[in-house]
Amino acid sequence: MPTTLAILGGPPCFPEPRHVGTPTIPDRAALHARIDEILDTRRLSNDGPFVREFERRVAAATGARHAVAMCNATIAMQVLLRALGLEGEVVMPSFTFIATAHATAWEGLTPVFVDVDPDSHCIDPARAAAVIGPRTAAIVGVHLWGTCCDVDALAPIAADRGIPLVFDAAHAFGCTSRGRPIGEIGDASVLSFHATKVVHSLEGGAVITNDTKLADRLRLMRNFGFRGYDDIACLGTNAKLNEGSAAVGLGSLEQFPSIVELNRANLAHYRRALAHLPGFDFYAHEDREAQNWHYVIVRIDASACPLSRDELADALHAENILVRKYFSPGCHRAAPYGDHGMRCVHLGVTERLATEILALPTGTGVSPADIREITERIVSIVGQSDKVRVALEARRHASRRMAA
Ligand code: T4K
Repeated sequence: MPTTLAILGGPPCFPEPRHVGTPTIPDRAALHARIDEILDTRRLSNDGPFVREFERRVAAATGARHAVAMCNATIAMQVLLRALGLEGEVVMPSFTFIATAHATAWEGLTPVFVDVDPDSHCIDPARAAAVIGPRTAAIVGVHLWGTCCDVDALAPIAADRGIPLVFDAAHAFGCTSRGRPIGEIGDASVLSFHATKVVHSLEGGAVITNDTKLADRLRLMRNFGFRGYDDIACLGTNAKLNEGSAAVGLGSLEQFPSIVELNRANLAHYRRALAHLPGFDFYAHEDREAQNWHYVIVRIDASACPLSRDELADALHAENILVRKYFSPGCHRAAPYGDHGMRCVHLGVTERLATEILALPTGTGVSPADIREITERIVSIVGQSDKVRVALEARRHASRRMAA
């Protein structure tokens, strides 16, 4: 007797939600020892020993000469754009987390959104080249889902115009581009150590770069511009990472190799169970590159799948399986950009991906048994698509009536 789907009146698959971004908990004993040291020494912030050690290890892991730790990736991107002294327009993909655009706009720069490549989901270099104009100050590529942008195509575009090429590498810790670690490419890259990321420090971020002058400037700017006691060198802000976060980050770095293996196994499990479903098109990570496999991404092709991405997501949410529609809408359609008539060319791929992409729960927050249940529910939902669609329509109708 098959279980009744939640959308058809049965109990949800899980009593507690299963999320896409459940944080990994670092080894508690090691963390407690580090926290004790922080408390014993009373060194809680301001470029303390754990932040320095975290920076050293992040630089080594990413192949960069310098890692400048900050309180999160959004602020790190702001400080980086400020340190580069940019004015005018910044070319970036629309298909990214809104933080990439917001950090740019917050610094008084104008994001110019361009389309992405349909396979990699990263910025399309030809589209980027097409919008470069006299006001273009930089190109910001986003290494989405851990896949690096086409650096070989982007670098000459930036070089010809004499502008920096920087990367939002929030998803790409531990990843490579044609065998090169992310710290070796571009002028600088921004990492996120948010709780939901593959390596995290509760909240946190960093700029990695091989440019020593830029790193020095970033260090000044993240600490109010202080060069020494009562000696202010430049405009600055407070973008520092604290010692407690760095202690968590160090523990998280130690777990990274085992999490990568777990993520890879989770993805293989999802693929085995779902790849045969009509219209289920798994994102193809490049296997020859180092990957962290942190996102399980499926494109739901509505012309082949009996349910649309949104219908599937709604039916899964009813089961307490909180799949995510990353990133919908594209930044160019989100406030405040959508209503500004901003300079952007046709973004057909972004529009399509924004209606088709689904991120599935993975990481240490879901067990193999959870993934088995999740995939069985997905198969069952797709198999009963007619009934599911009718139930979803009835639910929408009821909520419209309630709202009226
Ligand atoms: N660039 C890119 C390309 C990014 O993806 C991001 C962040 C950034 C820049 C900016 O980095 P930061 O400034 O944040 O360092 C989440 C994350 O908050 C965000 O960091 C991340 N990207 C984005 C892709 O995902 P939401 O709004 O989806 O997060 P939220 O709060 O819904 O968390 C996901 C799920 O994880 C929750 O439903 C429950 C679970 N969770 C989350 C947290 C924070 C927990 O179980 N415990 C927790 O502590 O944005």
